[in-house]
Amino acid sequence: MITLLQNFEVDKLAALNYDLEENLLEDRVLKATSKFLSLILRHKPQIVGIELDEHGWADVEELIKRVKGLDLEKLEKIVETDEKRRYSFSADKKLIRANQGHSIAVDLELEEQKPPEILYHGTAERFSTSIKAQGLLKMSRQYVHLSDNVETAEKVGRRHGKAKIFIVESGKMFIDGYKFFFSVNGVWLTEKVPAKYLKERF
Ligand code: HQG
Repeated sequence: MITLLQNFEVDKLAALNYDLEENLLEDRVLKATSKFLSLILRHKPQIVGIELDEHGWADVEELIKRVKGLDLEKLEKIVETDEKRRYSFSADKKLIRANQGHSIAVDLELEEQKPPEILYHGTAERFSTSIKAQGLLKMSRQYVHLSDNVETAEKVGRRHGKAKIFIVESGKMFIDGYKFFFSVNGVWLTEKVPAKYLKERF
C-alpha cells in the first residue's frame, strides 16, 4: 500500500515536473520571440521583409507569415503577458505595434501630458560625466525614456552596467515649454533633458 502510494506520488511529481519543464520552455520561447518582435517592430522591420505604417503598425497576418514559428496564439500570449506590456493590437486585432522604444520614425499619436514634478532616468555610471555635460539625449531612439519610480529606473540602468540614477525636474521643464508624452505602457517620453534640469541621485 505504502509503495503504491509512494509510486503514485512519484508519478504525480513527475507529471508536475514535466509540466514545469514545458512551462519553462514555453516561457523561454515567448521571451525570445518577444525580443525578436521588439527588433522588428521598433527597429528593423525589413529583416523579415515587412513594413510599418506611419503610426508604427504592422499587419498581423503578414507578420505571422514572415516570422517562422509565430502564430496568432503566441502573438496574443506575448501581447497579454509581456512584462513591460511592450506591444498592442489594434481594436480589430489586424494590426500590432510596439508601444514605445522605436529607433525608426513613427508617429504613435501620443497626446502631450503634464508630467509629475519629478521623473527618473536610469543609466550606467560610465555615462554620467557625459550626461552631466550634455544633458540626456535620445541617442538612437525617438525619445529619452523616463519613469515615475526609482525601481524601474534602476532596472533600466542595470541593462547598461552599474546603475546610476538621475532625477529629472520634469515639472520645471513642463513650465518652460518642454513637451512630455506618456506611452500606453507607462513610460514617460521627451525629446531631451538639458543638464540644468538634472540632479544626481546618490
Ligand atoms: C544614455 C528599455 C552619454 C542613456 C528600457 C542610456 C527603456 C547618454 C543610453 C528603454 C547621454 C541609451 C530605453 C549622453 C543619454 N551621454 N550617454 N549625453 N544621454 N545617454 O537603450 O533609456 O526593455 O537607447 O542614459 O526599459 O536605457 O527595450 O535607452 O543609458 O524603457 O522594452 O544612452 O529601453 O525597454 O540607451 O532604455 P537606450 P534607455 P525595453
